[in-house]
Amino acid sequence: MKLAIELAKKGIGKVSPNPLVGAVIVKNGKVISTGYHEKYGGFHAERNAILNAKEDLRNSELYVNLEPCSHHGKTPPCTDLIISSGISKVYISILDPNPLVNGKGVKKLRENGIEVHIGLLKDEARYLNRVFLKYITQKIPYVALKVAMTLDGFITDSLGNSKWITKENFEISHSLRNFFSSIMVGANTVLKDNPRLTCRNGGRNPVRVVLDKNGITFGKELNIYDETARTIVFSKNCINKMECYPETDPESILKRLYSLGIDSVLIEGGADVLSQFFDYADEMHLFYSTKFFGNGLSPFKGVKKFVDEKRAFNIRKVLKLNNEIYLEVVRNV
Ligand code: AOF
Ligand code: ZN
Repeated sequence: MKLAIELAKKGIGKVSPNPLVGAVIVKNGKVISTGYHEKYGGFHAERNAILNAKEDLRNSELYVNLEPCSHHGKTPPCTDLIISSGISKVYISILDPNPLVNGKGVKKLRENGIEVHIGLLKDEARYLNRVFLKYITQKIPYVALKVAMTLDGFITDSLGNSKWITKENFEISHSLRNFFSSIMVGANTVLKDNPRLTCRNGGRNPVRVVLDKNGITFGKELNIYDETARTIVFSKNCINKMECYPETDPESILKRLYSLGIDSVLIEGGADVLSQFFDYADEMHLFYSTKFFGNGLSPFKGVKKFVDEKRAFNIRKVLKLNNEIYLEVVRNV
């Protein structure tokens, strides 16, 4: 199952809004075939593993990190292929919460005499597919925030200067841009930094989302309006020539993104946007330098209520990057 999860990760940036799924077939204690969901609309992991197999699959075991599907989607049901292949045991990490599947896959396999075990590496599997699990059940994108700040938690000093708070960690930052399907910033950040918001470590570009209520970026030569990636603007003053929607509050913005098939959003700032979306955050990527400002702008300046025991964050990862700290915190996973 560890191998299945590793294989599933190869689909990062390629399968959304579908889940990341890997499959491994074992016979007589040996791995005889593997497969993964390679791209959106493509074959599912199980189908690829079964098609890749060169041996007779009777009495073999299948390991897959998500319940095999039992519905006709863009591809026929994986359960049918598993049943006809002769595989006799299936190990699944987690059920597929997609209402079209959700237990029906397991039921179908069992009805056909296949032994099914559920729960192997379930925590890892749930974390891997945290975006899909939220998107499919809550009909709203998964929200991640990214902030670089001083050790005392400021993103600018008291004069508004923000240069060189942390050395941007290229690998982590750009892997995040490949992992999440969209990236959001506010109009002030766009004007101040003129960011490209593209993925430049070999992954694909996220959809760029700009919150520009008053249209202050319109008609300007800015990197976010170049041709390298799709850009969606939210504004009260939408103009032609751009993909623009009138929503301005976080809830309606997220709902609109969901309806556009966008399963996740990485929010990079500034403080107004981070504060507005704090309540919706499913995870945060926090970079701390060892600088102190004493005073300045907090990324969450506008948040009114911080303490909600039911929605506390759990620390997922802590890294020392030279003289800086990278912290990943997650909730609800
Ligand atoms: C699996 N293995 O590798 C994937 C699954 O439109 P389709 O046919 O691609 O179906 C998409 C749905 O199928 C998706 O929402 C999820 O419930 C399941 N995806 N299932 O067993 C896979 N990608
Ligand atoms: Zn399937």
